[in-house]
Amino acid sequence: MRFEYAPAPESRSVVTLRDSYGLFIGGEFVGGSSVFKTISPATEEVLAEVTHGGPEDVDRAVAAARQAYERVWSVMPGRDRGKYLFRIARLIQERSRELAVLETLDNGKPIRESRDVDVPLTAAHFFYHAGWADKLGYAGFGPSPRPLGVVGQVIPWNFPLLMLAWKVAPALACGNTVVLKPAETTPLTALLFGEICQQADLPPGVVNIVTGDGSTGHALVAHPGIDKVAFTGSTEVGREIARMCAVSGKRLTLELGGKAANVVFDDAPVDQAVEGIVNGIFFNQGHVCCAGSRLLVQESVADEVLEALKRRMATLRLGDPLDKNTDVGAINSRAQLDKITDLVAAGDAEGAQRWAAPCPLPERGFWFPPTVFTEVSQAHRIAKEEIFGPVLSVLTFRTPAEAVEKANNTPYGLSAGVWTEKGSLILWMASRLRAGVVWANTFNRFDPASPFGGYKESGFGREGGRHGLEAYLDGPGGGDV
Ligand code: TAP
Repeated sequence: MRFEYAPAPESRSVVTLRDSYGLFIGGEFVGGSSVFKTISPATEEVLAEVTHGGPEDVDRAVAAARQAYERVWSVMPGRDRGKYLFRIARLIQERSRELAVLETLDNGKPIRESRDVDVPLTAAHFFYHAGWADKLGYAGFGPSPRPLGVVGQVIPWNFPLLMLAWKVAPALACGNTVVLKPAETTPLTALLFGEICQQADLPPGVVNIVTGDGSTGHALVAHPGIDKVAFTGSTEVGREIARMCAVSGKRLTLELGGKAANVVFDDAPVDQAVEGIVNGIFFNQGHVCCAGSRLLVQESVADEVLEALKRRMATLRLGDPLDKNTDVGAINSRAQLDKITDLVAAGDAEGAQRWAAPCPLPERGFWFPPTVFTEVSQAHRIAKEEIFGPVLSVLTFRTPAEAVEKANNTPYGLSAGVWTEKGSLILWMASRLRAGVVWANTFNRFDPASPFGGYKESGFGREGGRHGLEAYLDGPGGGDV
């Protein structure tokens, strides 16, 4: 049975968009050398003009962060730093509707996800790290671990506000100050976060936000006044940053790409597993570093699982991201849409069988239907490369050993999922899968207390939990390279 849904649009009026935004430096919004436009990927309308930070702007931001570090933040008792972080967390909760609508406008993700996942997890990260600020001496890094100094942070566009929280909250809790560079296509929630810092009376210069493109990120990473670099993004750019940091002696953490296996055994409850597969690859249009983009299904149940999966995919609602009934929103940019389209064409050319959910695509904006490839071999590009879109590659296996071998046959190692009723099989698999996170009978679950990060080309260092603090402290065991 198919239900008809009436439109249920979230109101845009909770957000007041300015025509243009400056850089957030030293507690103030200031002008810069040039500007660029940020658009809504769902409609291609221009949302606002944003300042492009050049090397001289990065220099100003690093100077403001250094001053705030030396004069205020590093000498402030942890319990007082914690009070600021608690205040920021509460303001995020108070302004959650505004943040969710702005995130959806600028990124294209469904409001259901920004409202129920991105923003609540962002607040949770600030609450969690606020609690650590006065207890760092008990975290296992020595009695009085020291902060590192000024941290340069560069983040991608898939979870703009949440990635900001993963970076800023632990850095501040540990007594560091930050200069953050959001992605070019999604700067707006970071700038609203700047307003929240003002509202929280955070001392000027503790948080600085310099918007721009890759060249701005490069200038930040290269700046001699930075003590540590924290980067989330592609493996390609991560490699370049690792080379730059290696010769400068800067501390570094890298959170990079992934090509996770979601492994379904023949005793798994099919309906539950199908929900997990859908959440694993179609959540956030598949723009998820830990997305379950390779489905490994046991051969004896492959037909049954695929049939149930296609039935479920046919019910996914793609369209206006601000509609509360929407499951699949817009692809974040034309460049990303082109990348997805190219890799899907490579899948066709290499002989895999493509099936797409029958969703009508809106005329304007950037869209791609939820897609599944069968007849995929491990040598196909769609089985090896990160597509970062709503495209699933299906492979089969016969034995647990074959599942492990195929799951680990990737240069990445960020996450994996296992679906079975047998606890012993879950533990057997978890100890053999080379992935930073292994989910059992669930997928894409996040919690600020749980460390997240990768092996191999997925990067190094952990974010979240006690382990995540280590990357921002200079105590014994502190630091990560
Ligand atoms: P990238 O192209 O690597 O961009 C990430 C950030 O780095 C952006 O802010 C980008 O700026 C900036 N940047 C680009 N070139 C730079 C350079 N030479 N020096 C310094 N900064 C530079 O990645 P993306 O396409 O935005 O994001 C998708 C990738 O991120 C995927 O591979 C995904 O798996 C990964 N990711 C990983 C995680 C974790 S936790 N492991 C989480 C989310 C995403 P502009 O965008 O403004 O050009």
